[in-house]
Amino acid sequence: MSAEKYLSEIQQLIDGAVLQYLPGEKSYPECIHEAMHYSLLAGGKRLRPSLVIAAAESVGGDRQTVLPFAVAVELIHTYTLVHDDLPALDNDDLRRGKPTNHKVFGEAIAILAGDALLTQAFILMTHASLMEKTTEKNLLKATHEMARAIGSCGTIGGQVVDLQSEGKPIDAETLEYIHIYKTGFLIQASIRCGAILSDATPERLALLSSYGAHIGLAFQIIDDILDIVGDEKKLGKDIGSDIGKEKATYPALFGIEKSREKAESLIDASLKCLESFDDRADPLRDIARFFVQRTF
Ligand code: GRG
Repeated sequence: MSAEKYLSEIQQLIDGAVLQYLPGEKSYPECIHEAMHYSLLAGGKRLRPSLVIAAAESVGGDRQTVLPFAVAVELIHTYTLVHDDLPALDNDDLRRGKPTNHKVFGEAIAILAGDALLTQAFILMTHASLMEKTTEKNLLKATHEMARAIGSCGTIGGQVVDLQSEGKPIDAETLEYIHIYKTGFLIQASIRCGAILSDATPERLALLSSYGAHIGLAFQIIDDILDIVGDEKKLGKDIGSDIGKEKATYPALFGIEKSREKAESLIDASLKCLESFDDRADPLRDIARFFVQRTF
């Protein structure tokens, strides 16, 4: 099955599960639930939940078992997008092809919707069905890892350095820090958590971690390139915003061609990490290739 077919299958699974695992859109107080539903159902690619599921399946796990955790990861990702788009951060008007959350619901509700998505994610990571179908130790380990990946020594740390670097010349080391922390950690943690919940051996987990580190960095490099040469309609957001905000990016430091070469070599390295895996890891292989070939 091609990566795009696999992703569209998981996209449908996640879209259905999101509705099942969120308070209803009309639950009181309606505006917060409408705002949560609005951003979650605006049509993301569902890459991170796909990675939770593909990693689980690569080590013999089961997609239904890890499904609440996979949905939780999408909630976390969506919270970062909602908050990142706020006037105090990137001040963006378009996301996933629609007006950003604060443009529709106002800034206060957008802040609270992001907070609520993050909180709901922890409710799902400790969902009763996960407690029944996985071991307590694995569930605690995965939840702890996810929390660590998105905290001030993870995603938020990366975002802070990104903010502080706007308009300033930065070196390659700082740029790599921003990309790994801001984007890579959530991608890598999605893979690790899918594997941990499926009782992966330490050897498999180490290989999957390394696969995740490579594709996580490659993903953000390609995102930087798409911000220059991408198609706004396909991407569902304005392009050129990195240049406008004088953001630290790979193309700004190394040029588009060298950046693409770097992303391609990271994908090659990620595929090497999977050499000892059987065909149950094919979706992970395909997703890695998709990361570097994507146009949206
Ligand atoms: C904690 C507020 C806060 C931010 C953390 C993740 C992040 C930093 C900010 C979000 C905006 C951004 C540019 C993130 C980089 C990662 C990225 C390229 C996100 C877009 O991911 P896709 O392409 O989006 O998977 P869809 O919409 O398909 O889910």
